[in-house]
Amino acid sequence: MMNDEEVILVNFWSSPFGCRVKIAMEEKGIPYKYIEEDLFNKSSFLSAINPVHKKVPVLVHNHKPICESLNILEYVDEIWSDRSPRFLASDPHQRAQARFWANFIDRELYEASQKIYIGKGEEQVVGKNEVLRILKLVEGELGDKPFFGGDNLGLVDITLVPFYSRFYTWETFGKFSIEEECPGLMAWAKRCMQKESVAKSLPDPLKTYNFILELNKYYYKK
Ligand SMILES: N[C@@H](CCC(=O)N[C@@H](CS)C(=O)NCC(=O)O)C(=O)O
Repeated sequence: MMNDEEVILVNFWSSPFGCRVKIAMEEKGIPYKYIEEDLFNKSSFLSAINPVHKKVPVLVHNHKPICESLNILEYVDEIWSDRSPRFLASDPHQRAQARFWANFIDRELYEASQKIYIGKGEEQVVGKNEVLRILKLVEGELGDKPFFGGDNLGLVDITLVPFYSRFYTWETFGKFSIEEECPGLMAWAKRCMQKESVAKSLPDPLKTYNFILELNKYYYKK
């Protein structure tokens, strides 16, 4: 990495999407400047670097913004391809499979989980069942491997593991145990937490829970 490179991550502390980028940067050992965005009073900088969605995370590399967390993960892997680990395998079929599962998690899990803590009654139960269906499918894909990426964290691991810090929130609101339902996936999550890159990037589960409680009171108007 050249010394004059400028790498900035614009994020909000509780974002599971931004957490993916933090893990990726830590895994590859890329220094970067962190800017915390106030999502309740968005900056003009955010509008300038992500004019379409005005969402975090955004990675700004040498003044050029890259939006959408999965897109950022692939960019980081490509630009710093000389740094291990590689998040995507060299085999095209393995790469396609990893993209499939990363997209599946990305499209389905966050939305289903929101029903658990924003929804009430029947909707909450639907959310819990959807989350468990998704987690069980993903657990099946993991199989006996230590990580989705094999011996190292790959695209799917980095896409999924930030949600581990939300498990406590989902379980508390939904009154269920992910450990009981998906023991293999829980063992995987704990294995991921042994990695410094993950442990130092994930937000505290209790802080996240309290934040979501506050959002429910004042923002989602529950
Ligand atoms: N698909 C996007 C999702 C990003 C996203 O939803 N970010 C949230 C924070 S967790 C955000 O910026 N929300 C602000 C808003 O919705 O206005 C990604 O993967 O980067």
